[in-house]
Amino acid sequence: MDYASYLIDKFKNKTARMAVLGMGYVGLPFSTVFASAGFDVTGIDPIQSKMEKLNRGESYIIDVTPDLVKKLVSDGKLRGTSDYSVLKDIDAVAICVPTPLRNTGDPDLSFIISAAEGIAPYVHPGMVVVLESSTYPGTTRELVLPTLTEKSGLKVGEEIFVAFSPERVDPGRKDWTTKNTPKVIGGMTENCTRVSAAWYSQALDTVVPVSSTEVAEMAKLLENTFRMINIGFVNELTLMCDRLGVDVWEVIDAASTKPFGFMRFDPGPGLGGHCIPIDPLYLSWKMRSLNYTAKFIDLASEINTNMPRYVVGKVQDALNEHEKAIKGSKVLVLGAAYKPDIDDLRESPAIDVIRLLEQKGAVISYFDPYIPVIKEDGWEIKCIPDVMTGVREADCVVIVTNHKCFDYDRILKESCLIVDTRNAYGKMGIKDPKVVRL
Ligand code: SAJ
Repeated sequence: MDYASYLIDKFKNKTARMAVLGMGYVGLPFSTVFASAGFDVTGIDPIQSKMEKLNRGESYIIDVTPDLVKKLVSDGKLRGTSDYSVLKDIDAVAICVPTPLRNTGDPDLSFIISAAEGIAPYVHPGMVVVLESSTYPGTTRELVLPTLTEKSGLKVGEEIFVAFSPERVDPGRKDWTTKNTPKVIGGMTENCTRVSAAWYSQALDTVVPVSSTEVAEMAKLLENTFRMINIGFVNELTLMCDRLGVDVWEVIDAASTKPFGFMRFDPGPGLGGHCIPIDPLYLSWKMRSLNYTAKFIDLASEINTNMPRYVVGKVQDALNEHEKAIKGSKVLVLGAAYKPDIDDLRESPAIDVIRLLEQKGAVISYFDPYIPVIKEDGWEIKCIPDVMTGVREADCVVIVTNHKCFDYDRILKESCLIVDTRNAYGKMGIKDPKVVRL
């Protein structure tokens, strides 16, 4: 039987039944886009409470509206489960599981492995599996494919079709979404690319086929390593300008007037998120296994990781100018999420800034309307109830994440010293002697 044509026909007439493994910030938006396009979608996630929320028509991801989830669930187009056996009736599976780092800094591939192992007992002729999780070049070929075909004996490119397509979700972004962001996709064989591209093209505006899973895996790492290295460079520029006594923000504003050949990045308190600080380390790890040192990645990672310490140094100097020691001073950290206007704390540099300040004896507190509590390795700190009380009582306010919802005018008026790591006031055209910038 020509399973490739069989599947392509099912995608074109939307009778294919699909599943999404891993229903987080990638999987849930992905599911709703395909269900809205007319597909029957089953979300699979080991966290039952999330699946129960989904089945009640609730959204737990900031980028997906509850109304959309409610409509798709009530129309019977979308449902959630923690039971992998539903896969026996599924034609197409997208794997959208996390790819974090272990404490050692090495890739944690356990989620990809358990996803592939969860699918393996249910693979059948006429099935396509696409890995979406950011990972090192070779993962699909070396880890996912063998797990799916070893026991089943299915022939890749003839009976089962396997591809890689990097997710490009930018949490909180409204202009570029899962539906309209161009989607790169590369298969194990030409047929795998053709079948998986046919599937994705039914729901996504632009699908970009490439010749292999490695090209698709590496394209994603180029995208995110490009950002990580350039952020690392502009952070190093900040250290250089500090020693030169030059205002780095003015330098960047001036360079940004160049209409070509330059792309602006801003210094900050460090690199947070689920992708930018992590994906490049998957590449450097893979290259070490091939006896190659990815120098740019290692250097940028070192600089970015050190930025929280640099911020604490700035706070120490600023308090010193006010004849106050950091020890015993009340310091309020404003904003804990890893970037503005979202509720995601992953890899947030705010955690390092808070813990370093605490270690230096500061009486530390934080306020972030999106983050009620911060917990890490048994350590915990709760968000203070009222931001302006915190501001008034603080010897120093540190803006780590410049959420739009903050009342910057009042904070400026009622504080005595501000360390602004995001140039929030500079971007509003406000210069004030009590505001210290990176
Ligand atoms: N950051 C800086 N300076 C900058 C830009 C960012 O310090 O000039 C910091 C941010 O504060 C944040 C971290 O870097 O802590 C990551 O920022 P980000 O804007 O890359 O945010 P992410 O990781 O949520 O989103 C990224 C996507 N971002 C953009 O394209 C703007 C993109 O790299 C990927 O689509 C996505 O993650 C992903 O999934 O890879």
